[in-house]
Amino acid sequence: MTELAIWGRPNSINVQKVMWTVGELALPHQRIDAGGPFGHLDTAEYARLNPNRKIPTIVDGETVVWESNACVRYLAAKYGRGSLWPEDPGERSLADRWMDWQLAELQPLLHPIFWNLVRTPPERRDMDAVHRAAARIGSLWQILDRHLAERRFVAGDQLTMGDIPLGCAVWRYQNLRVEKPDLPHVGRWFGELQQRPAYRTHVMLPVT
Ligand SMILES: N[C@@H](CCC(=O)N[C@@H](CS)C(=O)NCC(=O)O)C(=O)O
Repeated sequence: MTELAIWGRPNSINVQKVMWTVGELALPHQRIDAGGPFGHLDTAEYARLNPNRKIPTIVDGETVVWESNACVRYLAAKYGRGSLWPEDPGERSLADRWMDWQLAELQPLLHPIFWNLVRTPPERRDMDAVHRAAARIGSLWQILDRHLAERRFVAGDQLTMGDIPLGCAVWRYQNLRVEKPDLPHVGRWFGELQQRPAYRTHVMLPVT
């Protein structure tokens, strides 16, 4: 197998999804720093891989994939059948829908909280936007909390690709100082994730 290449800096939530997947599947790989202080996204070489000039991008032999959740799905389908990639279409759709939910519903609220509190100097923070997003994201986490009241992981009793985007988001959320609702089932699931070596290595990093 040609070694898998992952482009992207390790503190990016979207790169973390891919790295955690690679870690769970124990895939030989090389990660190439790009984005943020490492730059490289504005080069012609990178634009040929990913016309969006964003991270992550993965290169697996002849196959190039971008969009973080698409990368996770590709790796799970190719290397994680029966584990990260549920074989049953119904079970797989459960994993799929929570991946889409993370990207479409949760991330647009997590982003302004993170960006203001972590990447913006205090005097330029839009705290109204932070408080608005924090109130709305709390209700979203409660939806996931009710879902996890009835199952150990997002798509059933074992870790699947459905846990990956949300598991990266929960680490970030828990590390941001905003008011949070009581989330007992999310808390129990988050505790389980923190026992996993690949999660510890690739996701439990300083939120910067
Ligand atoms: N929807 C895309 C978003 C990708 C994205 O916005 N990546 C950010 C990092 S999390 C990026 O490339 N930022 C520019 C940079 O790091 O220089 C995905 O899920 O892959």
